[in-house]
Amino acid sequence: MLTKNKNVLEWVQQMVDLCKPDNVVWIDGSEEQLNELKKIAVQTKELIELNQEILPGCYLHRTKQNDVARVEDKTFICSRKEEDAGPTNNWCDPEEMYSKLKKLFAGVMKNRTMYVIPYSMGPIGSHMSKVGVELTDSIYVVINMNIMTRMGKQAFENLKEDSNDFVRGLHSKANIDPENRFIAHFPEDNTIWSINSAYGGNVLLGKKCFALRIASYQGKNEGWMAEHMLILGIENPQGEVKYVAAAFPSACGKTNLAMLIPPELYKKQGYKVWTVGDDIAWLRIGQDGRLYAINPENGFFGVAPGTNSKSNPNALESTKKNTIFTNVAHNLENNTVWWEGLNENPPENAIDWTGKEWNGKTSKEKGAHPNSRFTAPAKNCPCISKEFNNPDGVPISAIIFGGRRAKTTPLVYETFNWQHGVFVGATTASETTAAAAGKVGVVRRDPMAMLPFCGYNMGDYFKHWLTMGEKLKDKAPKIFNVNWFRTDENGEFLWPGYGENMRVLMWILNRCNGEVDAKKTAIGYIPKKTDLNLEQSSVNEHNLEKILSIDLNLWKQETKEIEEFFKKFGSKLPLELKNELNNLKERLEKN
Ligand code: GTP
Ligand code: SPV
Ligand code: MN
Repeated sequence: MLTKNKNVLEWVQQMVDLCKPDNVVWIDGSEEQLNELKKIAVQTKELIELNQEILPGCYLHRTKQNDVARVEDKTFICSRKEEDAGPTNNWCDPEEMYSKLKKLFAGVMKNRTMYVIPYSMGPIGSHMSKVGVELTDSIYVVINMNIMTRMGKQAFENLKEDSNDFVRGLHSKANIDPENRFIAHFPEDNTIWSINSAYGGNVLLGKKCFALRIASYQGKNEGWMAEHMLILGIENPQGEVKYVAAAFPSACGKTNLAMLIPPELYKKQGYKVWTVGDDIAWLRIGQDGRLYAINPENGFFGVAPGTNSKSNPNALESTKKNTIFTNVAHNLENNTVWWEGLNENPPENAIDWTGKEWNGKTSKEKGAHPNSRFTAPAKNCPCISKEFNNPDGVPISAIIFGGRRAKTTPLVYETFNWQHGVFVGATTASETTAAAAGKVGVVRRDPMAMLPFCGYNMGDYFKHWLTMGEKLKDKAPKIFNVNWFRTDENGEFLWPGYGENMRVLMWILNRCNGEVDAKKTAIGYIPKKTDLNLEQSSVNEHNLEKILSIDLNLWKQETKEIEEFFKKFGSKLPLELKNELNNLKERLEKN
């Protein structure tokens, strides 16, 4: 036992009584304990040890084929009142859910060990951090939580002896039965119960379950924000660093933008990009009235396919040691890993993500699952920010929303003010990806990229955003929207993306510093063609015009869809957003 906190001890005992494990092991975070667990996992084939010369400390894990992504239809917000979960979440009465899940958890850990994982979301000792405890029967979860969070004894340093401010996470892989898979959140009890999955976002309970769903609810009550945002710093040649936070839906480019390598043109001048976070930001108003962000995580759970030495060398470098690979191909030629888009040279002698023999040169099937991932320690990242562990976070100059839109949304635009920015965030739409089970490529509204992650009524969430803006007043970050995914008539991307996105970031910073003018349009300010630096880029003026263009008819159609979407929220929709929609309609008519 690593703590004297009575609330922790009592709750762990209750869960032990329910799950009836043969053993209970408290995870202190020591090297010896973790090594011992890895040894067991290798023996039971839960982990495959990779080539320790090429990939020291690295392992491969394969999940069941029915368990490869988040399951939104099995994810529940169990607030006492249905209205508090809102129209975008699955709701279940907490008593009903507890009683249903108690039957599934009863005795589920017989012949198994329960691991008690204390962890901190956010740096140890930071006033912005929070403590969680996850109980699990999966060593894969322990090893991943060690990478993704500050795990072990140290986490309890952030929890006073009598405090009840910790999130109670209970997880069992049970039989990985998809019919009885549930990811249930009880925001009013600081509690998460997850059963019958062993995959990423469903089971690493510190991540989406705590750091977004529970934390967004806590943030609303406590006056701060938990967002699905990357955080990056841009250092200018004078050594000054400005920070931006960006919210894109799952598998829409956060990790890539967070680790961006500037084009030669900027590198030569001395510009640098630093990663603070790639998925989640916790934001609070600091003593100087500005908005500050920490990354509550300690590692990256990144999409593997498409990651290579050109697209994201920093991510690739981060995976070279102490990394867990999930559902990628196993290259038997040298006992390493491979995924689509790693290089042009797939192994002939390999095992695919499903565990079958696979020849990358001849097989039509994919070697890695489209949502295969790497879990890599943040400290491995060559461009990790010096401020990564800063307990006060970093000041945010700009907030960026974005998504995958083949048409409609231009490459970049600036909103008129915070309230208009909240409207733009609230109405962002994006094509679905493999990060969640279900159809891929369907356009859906995904407000602030939080649709699957908001732990309470999204109408109240919009209101909370507006309230934060009122508190920030003239110190509020400027709000922008970007779209790297606009296509031409042939479905080809019009914008090269990745490192080239720096050009857009530079325009955004220039706007924040009041250094460039812009063109006022019905939807917001867009760059004047000459203000987006395209020196040494592959984009010609014709394409630039296309990606910055605004099709008024498409936008009028868009306002109709937004109107439909807003209806969902009934009286919970803030009046300010209704007004913003009317203003947009008027501007579109006048144009
Ligand atoms: P989650 O971890 O699911 O939240 O995803 P993410 O938002 O971090 O997305 P990530 O950076 O992993 O990118 C997902 C996919 O989008 C990968 O296949 C990338 O190759 C692709 N992608 C990222 N940035 C760009 C870009 O600028 N342009 C294009 N065309 N594709 C991109
Ligand atoms: C996402 O889906 O947004 C992810 C991966 O970052 S998961 O941890 O599975 O949520
Ligand atoms: Mn994510």
